[in-house]
Amino acid sequence: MQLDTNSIDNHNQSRLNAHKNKLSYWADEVEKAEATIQKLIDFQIAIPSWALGTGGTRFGRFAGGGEPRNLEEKIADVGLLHALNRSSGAISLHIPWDIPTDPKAIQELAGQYGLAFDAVNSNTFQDQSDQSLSYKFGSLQHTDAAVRQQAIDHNIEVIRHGEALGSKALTVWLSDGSSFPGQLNFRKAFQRTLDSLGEIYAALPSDWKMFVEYKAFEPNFYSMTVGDWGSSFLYASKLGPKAYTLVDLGHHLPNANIEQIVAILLNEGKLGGFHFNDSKYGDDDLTAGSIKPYQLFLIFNELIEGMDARGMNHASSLGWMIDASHNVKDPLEDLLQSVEAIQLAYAQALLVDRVALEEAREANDVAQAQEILQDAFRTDVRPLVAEARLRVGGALQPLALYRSLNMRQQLIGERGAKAVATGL
Ligand code: LRH
Ligand code: MN
Ligand code: MN
Repeated sequence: MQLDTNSIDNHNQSRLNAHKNKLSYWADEVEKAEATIQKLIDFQIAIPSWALGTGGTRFGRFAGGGEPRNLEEKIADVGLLHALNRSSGAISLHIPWDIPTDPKAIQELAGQYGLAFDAVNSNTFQDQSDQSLSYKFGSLQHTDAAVRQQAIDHNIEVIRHGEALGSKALTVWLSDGSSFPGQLNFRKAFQRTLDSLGEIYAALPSDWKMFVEYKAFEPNFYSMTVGDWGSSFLYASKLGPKAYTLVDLGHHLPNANIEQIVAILLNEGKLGGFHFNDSKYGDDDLTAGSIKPYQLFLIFNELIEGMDARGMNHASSLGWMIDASHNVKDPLEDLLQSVEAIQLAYAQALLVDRVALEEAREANDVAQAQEILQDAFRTDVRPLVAEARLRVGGALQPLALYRSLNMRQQLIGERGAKAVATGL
């Protein structure tokens, strides 16, 4: 389904006056506003191909209808999001859930929507029907070399799929670990995983990155072989300069200081990118910024400080990806909300008075340092984010337009009420 530009123009026209009023607040700080708007325009967030259908829990799944039935329809959905917000210009594929059987045609289709392909994700946490050996006891860590080889071959195949589409990174997330004390020799599991990752690393094209995603728990609940940023950092350091750590916000033990983890990884040149989402308890995969927006802001605060110190381009040096799913919301509405929340956190963090903050820190003026951060966090930057969209042809209020055009009903009309997407 294509969104015609008239719908966007009409929507924007009817809201233009109210928008300009809100924007006039920035009249005294035009320079700051302009710099922020430009950075927002450049900032693109990749949509996961596995989050376009209604997510479920292990207790059930309540499909919402009109879900994309194949990769082509998933690309169309991301194209729709991008047409609405002009900030979702990339898609991240999970293989084998979304195999591009005709990569040329898929690339062409994505190009029509202005979409690029971000990191490709491998899957050695499930057994596929055509697979000869089981991952029940792990993949890259497995005691049986043949299972390890099967998982290595799969990852290399995923790289090849990505190459055909113009991806530049492979994300490896492993469910490997153990469920009970005594089950696993930790040292052997680490070494086998490192050796297996080394074989995958050797198959990376020269301009590719490998993202090693860590997770503290689930599906293994006693130990995870890539369980925290420390172990991911170790793997990435031992593998070489093309390997980085990927931070999924939901993959920490409760109350972990993620912004500090981000600062240290960035300083070591080993931060690869993000899977944005939010959580109250564990890997809840909720809408970004829906539970802890201040944490999201603090993460961006560290990102901007660290990236600027290292001369890194905000838009292109790291992988900015969402990894969320929801079982009670329309996935497209959920994703629009996530993108907006990420942009808001980014814009607020751009407003932090860094000179004053450093001064306060050097003087151990704790209250002042907090004031500076919270002043930026409490600033309403929604008009700046809307203005950024407006300037590049997006909608002032993407979610409102999506609703007023009855997009979900249209998708149900096209695809059927029982259309269910592949994924988790
Ligand atoms: C694991 C994870 C990982 C997978 C995705 C489906 O919890 O975050 O990124 O690839 O979920
Ligand atoms: Mn993830
Ligand atoms: Mn996860």
